[in-house]
Amino acid sequence: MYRVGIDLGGTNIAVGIVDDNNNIIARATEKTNAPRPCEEICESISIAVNNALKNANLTLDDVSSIGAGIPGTVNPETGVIGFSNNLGFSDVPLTEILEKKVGKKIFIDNDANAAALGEMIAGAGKDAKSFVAVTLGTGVGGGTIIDGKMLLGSNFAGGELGHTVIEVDGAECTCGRRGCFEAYSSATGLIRITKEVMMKNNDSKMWELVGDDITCVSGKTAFDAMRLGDKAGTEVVDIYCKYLACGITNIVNVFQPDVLCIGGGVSREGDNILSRIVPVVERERFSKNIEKQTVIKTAELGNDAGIIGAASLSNLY
Ligand code: BMX
Ligand code: ZN
Repeated sequence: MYRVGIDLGGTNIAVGIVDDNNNIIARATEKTNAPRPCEEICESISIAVNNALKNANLTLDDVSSIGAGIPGTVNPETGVIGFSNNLGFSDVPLTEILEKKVGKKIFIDNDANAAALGEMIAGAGKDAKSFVAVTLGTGVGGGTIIDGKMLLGSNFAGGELGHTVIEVDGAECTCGRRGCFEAYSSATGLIRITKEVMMKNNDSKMWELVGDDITCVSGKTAFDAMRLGDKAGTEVVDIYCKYLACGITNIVNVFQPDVLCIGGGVSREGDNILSRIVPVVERERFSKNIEKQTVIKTAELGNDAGIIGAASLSNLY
């Protein structure tokens, strides 16, 4: 049998048909175009599910379960999204709406929890008993699995690692707080830092890379400039990684997991990130003079982690 995994991101809806070996055999994507009413976003998800099934030459009857990773505070029992800062959802019965559109039972959880489950089943966390996944995307997501159990908190709003403050009175976060890990270490935070440094460096290669149009800055701009030897680009990467290292060290100190994996779009920079954050974590973590330490890795499944984990949510609940 096959399973369907849905990864609802701040920017894209990605759907995959997953086989028994956790391989994605067909896919489809739609734009999230947030903020939009839940009803409309569910319509786009449903279109993507149908297209993915078509691409696999399958129908709903060939599918044993469907799961969706949704950003925000997700109650897997009631199917209600309490608060979704980046999508603009507030108290919406997403499962009910989506099940009507798709025509089958749907299991849901937070998107980063699904990504953590995916990496634990088939990627960077395969041999770990306790495992944390941090996703660097539109936001900073956190999925924490301790001794095989997903950390959900008493009200399913637990494990939001992106909304721990790393700079008091710092940059505004979409959650209403200031200085959140997410405000600095998401791709959105990276873009903000890039623009700030560009404004102070008229001669930076970053300007050429974006065709002199600051609205074209992406999460790659500073890294690309750094590769071209640009000083301001390197400065952005250093500032970004300083905050990232701080957030990661906090997580290591709280959970001391076997493995901490960094996923999401920015993690594609691999060693450019790891080489800057791992030495800081090693210097600053609380677990000194202990042989066993958290292994920090970049994600192995890339953006597929969310799909593969979502497809396995039916086993979790
Ligand atoms: C935000 C929050 C988290 C989510 C994280 C990563 C919303 C919409 N999202 O902190 O629940 O896990 O972003 O989301 O409230 P992504 O869109 O970057 O994948
Ligand atoms: Zn926040």
